[in-house]
Amino acid sequence: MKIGIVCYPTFGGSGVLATELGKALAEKGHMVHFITYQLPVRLSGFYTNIFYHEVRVPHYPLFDYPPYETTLASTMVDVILNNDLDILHVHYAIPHASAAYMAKQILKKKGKHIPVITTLHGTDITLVGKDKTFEPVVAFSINESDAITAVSENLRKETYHTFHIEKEIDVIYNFVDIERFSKKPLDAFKKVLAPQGEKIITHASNFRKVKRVHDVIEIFKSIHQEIPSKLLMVGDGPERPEAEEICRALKICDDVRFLGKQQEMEEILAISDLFVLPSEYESFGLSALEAMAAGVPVLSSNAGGLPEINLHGKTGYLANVGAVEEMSALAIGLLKNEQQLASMKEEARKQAKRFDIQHIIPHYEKLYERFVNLNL
Ligand code: GMT
Repeated sequence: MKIGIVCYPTFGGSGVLATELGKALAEKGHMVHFITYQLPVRLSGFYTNIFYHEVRVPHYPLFDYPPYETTLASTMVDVILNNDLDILHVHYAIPHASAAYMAKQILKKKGKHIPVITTLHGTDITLVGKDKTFEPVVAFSINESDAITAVSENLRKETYHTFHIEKEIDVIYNFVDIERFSKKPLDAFKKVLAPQGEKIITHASNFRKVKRVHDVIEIFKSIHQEIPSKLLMVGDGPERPEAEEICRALKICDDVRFLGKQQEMEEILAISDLFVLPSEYESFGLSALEAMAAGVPVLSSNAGGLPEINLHGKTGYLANVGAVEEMSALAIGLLKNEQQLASMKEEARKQAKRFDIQHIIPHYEKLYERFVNLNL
């Protein structure tokens, strides 16, 4: 199949997922065309079956707001026609689903039918999408997609609850490449970050408010009081200055490392003992799944789709959003009990295997085939 993929090319989960999906489809022999404003972060290197088309927004003095959606729709039309694509798969509703609708209408006039699949990732529904300034367009363009998928059962329910959706939403869970995350810990790396063999606690996110990074630091402060430990903060975003400020106020700066955006997450996870994700909401929590794939138990909130991935008392722990004391106590109990820690590591990996890329990709292929065959 010739598949167009539209996504955000950044470190966010939706972009990572879309890029990994494209790479896996290309490996299976499909021709994959990425249409984005910049090379996706997980797409470095050269792949025989992958093509990259950049969306260029012209700068013109009249535009206070560059019309990205218009240029995106035009690029979609151009790429679909010139490469005779079979299907277009857009990740994240805003503005990808509405641009896809526009492209589809233009192509129809030109005699080309292109089925559009929209995958909802979370914030496009639960935070941004339901804002009145977006809602009518988001609801319309989701409904106009030929198929809609959500990355968890929770997101599926949230979408029905938030919008008037007339179509069936299929749940296709996010996935992880287990092999990639099966790295042996690099002793030298561990020595640099935890020279005295301290326990390593890790958090990774885009440091937005929804991630509650202040909770991560408070939880770590409690752990640190009882157990020699280091905190690795991976990623970057608007809450980082405040997070650093809290570390200074709590006088734990020497044991907290802000590593910024990192490509080699598997190396960091390989040396981690616990992954902390206390988010206000997560439709899925791809970073938690990646941690589990590396055999790292997860301490998370029970918000959104997290309980579908992290199993309380088995692969890690879940607690209510903001229950910092409870989360701290659970973490301390676990880190003090080597036997339980080892068993949770094992269970985390086992659970992650259920979401292995090899199991999930065929679901997308089957979905595409439903529409591409119709088209023949
Ligand atoms: O979490 C973010 O801020 C990034 C966001 C995105 O759109 O990239 O992540 C969402 O999609 C990921 C991939 O499906 C999910 O794993 C995240 O849980 C989801 N984030 C939220 O729902 C807050």
